[in-house]
Amino acid sequence: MNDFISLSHYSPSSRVLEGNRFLLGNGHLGYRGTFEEEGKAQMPGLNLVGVYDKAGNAWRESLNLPIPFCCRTFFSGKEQDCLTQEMASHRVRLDLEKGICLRESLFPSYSIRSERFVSQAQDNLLASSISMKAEEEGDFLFRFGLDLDIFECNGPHFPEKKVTRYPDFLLFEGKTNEGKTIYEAVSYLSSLEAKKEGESFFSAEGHLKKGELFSLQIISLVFEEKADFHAEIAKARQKGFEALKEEHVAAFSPLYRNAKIKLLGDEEGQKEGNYSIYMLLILGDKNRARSVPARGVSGQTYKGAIFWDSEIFLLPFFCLQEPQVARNLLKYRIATLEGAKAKAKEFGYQGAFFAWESQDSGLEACSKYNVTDYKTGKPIRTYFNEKQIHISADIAYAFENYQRLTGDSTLLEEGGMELLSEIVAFYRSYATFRNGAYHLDDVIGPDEYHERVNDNAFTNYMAAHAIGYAIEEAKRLGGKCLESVPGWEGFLQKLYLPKPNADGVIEQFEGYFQKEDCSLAEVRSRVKDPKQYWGGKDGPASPTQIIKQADVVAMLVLLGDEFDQKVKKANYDYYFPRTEHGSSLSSSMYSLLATQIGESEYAYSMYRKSASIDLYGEQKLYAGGIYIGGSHPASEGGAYLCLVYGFSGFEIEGERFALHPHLPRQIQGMEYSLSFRGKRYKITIQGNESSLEEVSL
Ligand code: IFM
Repeated sequence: MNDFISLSHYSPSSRVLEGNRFLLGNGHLGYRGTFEEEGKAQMPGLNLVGVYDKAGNAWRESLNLPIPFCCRTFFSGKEQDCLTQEMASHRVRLDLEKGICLRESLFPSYSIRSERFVSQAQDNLLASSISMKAEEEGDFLFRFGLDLDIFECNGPHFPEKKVTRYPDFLLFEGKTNEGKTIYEAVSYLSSLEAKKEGESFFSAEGHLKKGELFSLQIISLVFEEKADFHAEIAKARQKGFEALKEEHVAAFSPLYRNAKIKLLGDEEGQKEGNYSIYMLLILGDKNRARSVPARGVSGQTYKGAIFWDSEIFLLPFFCLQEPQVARNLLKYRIATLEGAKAKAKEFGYQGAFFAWESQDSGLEACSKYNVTDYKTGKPIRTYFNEKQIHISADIAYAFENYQRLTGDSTLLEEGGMELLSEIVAFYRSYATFRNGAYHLDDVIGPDEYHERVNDNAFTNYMAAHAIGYAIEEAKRLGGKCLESVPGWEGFLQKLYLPKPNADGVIEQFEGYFQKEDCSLAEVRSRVKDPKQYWGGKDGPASPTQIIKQADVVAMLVLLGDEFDQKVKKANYDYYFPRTEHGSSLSSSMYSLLATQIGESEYAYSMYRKSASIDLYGEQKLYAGGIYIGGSHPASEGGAYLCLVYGFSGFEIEGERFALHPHLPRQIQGMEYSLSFRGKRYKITIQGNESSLEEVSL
């Protein structure tokens, strides 16, 4: 029922958001939901994940490649397209189960139908089939080819590029500013002889009687290295569009069918949940030790970099649905350990200080000036890169979570234990000893508005947890790390952990309670421009207790076993009205805690907010003057957590898992399946009752 999303009108002002909404991808490549005749203004994008380039002094970012599905259509000498909006009807449909995007537009003299996918069977391949059906008799013309006029946030990334025409395909070779060559081979299949037009375009013309069809198939292959392009294209052409599509569907559909969730009595919540699941499944790279950028495969926003979003918000989904992808997410951190060590050294610390915005080598991609002044456009100094030290602990947390969910401990022997010990070394060298305890001073917690604070509760507790885990694993594994354990234990015992006050509230950081305690509405009223940055030195939220996103609340969710109900409720009640939810990472954490303390109305509404952000939710497109649009994987991953950990009450208990359902009144029952420690289970929940059945993998 709910396994597609659709659109039945063309709205020029929503095209950028719809580009995210109708996104296709396979973890390696992403293709935005723009139409064949659209151009740069609509932000088309074929995004290549995990390869980065720096153009001049601009931010280093992932690559957008030339657009292979570009096609303009003419009938009786006149161009007809969605931009001129002479359409009698226009429908777009994203099939979530198949990972196929379909477009049908009816113009005055013909209709256009296109169908496209980014293959889950062969992750360097994408294909499209475009057909024209005449509504009256006339001559038609197709102009199609590879659009080299790429939309980029901080380009251009291909100062050297060439296109070679071979009989069966075009080969784009683009050399980046950093000297890496990317190849894109594009082959066009049609019944008509195509004429060359310019460097990378063709035209095909003919005559159609009323009701007749002309169609064009496009197959595109992307390579990070030189390959036998002729043979690869020949193989794909021989299979043809339909067979390639079948292979893709055969690879994708089982993933979606296994992962999807049934919410009895709640069609809307189910639709949003399953859309979130689709958006997560198009992000997993099964073949490389790479992770998921904060904006997934939707483009270059946030430099295509990896944040804590992957470890905290996405990893559990992949552990439960595609453990191989979860493993790759963590292998990426092991592979970038040297970068994290180099960053620690650069700032004068020991061990591994992971990049706040991490790219291929793990070096810091986050600039010192991450936002701009809304009035002057001048960069504002921010400290995310130097001070968001919780990232290292978040990564350690993810290693533990992976191990508990999948039962796979081998990563620790493959570099994971070294990573943990470098993380402990980092916190030890960062800490300051005063008044009989170690303090983590001058940091930024998840709430990025309040910079350079001391003893952020989230950071200290997460660091303590990471150290505890490292000690446990060092003892289990024995070997060299064992020698370090007494030192780690001594440090842990003296690491300062802010305790709840008499009301049960944990102060977010030292001095937070002394900040102006005003309402969110009050801070909003002080904002002078929608693009003004709320945080940092001069931001309107900075002198107040208004926070950007879940901070103490996120800590209470992640380390739930360490706190009782009274503390959870006190903190939820305190921080909820003080949170802007200015980050899409916030709502899911509030939903999860709300479920635990029985605030099920809030839990449900925060779930819906988190699950629907790319479907029809409100999105911030600018933060302090910087474009931050794109899809929101962490919000979708968070929505999945709300369903599984929140409503169905999934909990690991020793070697097993248990379910303690807390369904909100809107949901009468749930059905879904998950993988846990190498086995697959089908879960059914009715009211407060749950049952599980082992099913074949
Ligand atoms: O990681 C987040 C951060 O917590 C808030 N700003 C955006 C980042 C990327 O999603």
